[in-house]
Amino acid sequence: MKNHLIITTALVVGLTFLDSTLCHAQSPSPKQKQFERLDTDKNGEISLEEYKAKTKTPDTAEEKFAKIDTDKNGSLSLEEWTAIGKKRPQAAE
Ligand SMILES: [Ca+2]
Ligand SMILES: [Ca+2]
Repeated sequence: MKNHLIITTALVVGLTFLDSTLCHAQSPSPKQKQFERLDTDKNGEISLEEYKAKTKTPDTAEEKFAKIDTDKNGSLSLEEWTAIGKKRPQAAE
């Protein structure tokens, strides 16, 4: 019975440690948070419709979207989205 308690405690401590490690590693960047906000149906990609719905400049949305969509598959992956900031750093929010 005592052994069981030790194992359980070790497991809980282990999981807590693992959880905090994962949280630390994941700490989402502002770009990633922005991506998640834009991806309203949470399918992991931003469609042109999703982009247009949230952009402040709908007039140039399609043009901008096309520039960001580097593989031209009609949707923006997180990779494509975060690449924007790498080319042209934006001011901190
Ligand atoms: Ca989406
Ligand atoms: Ca794409």
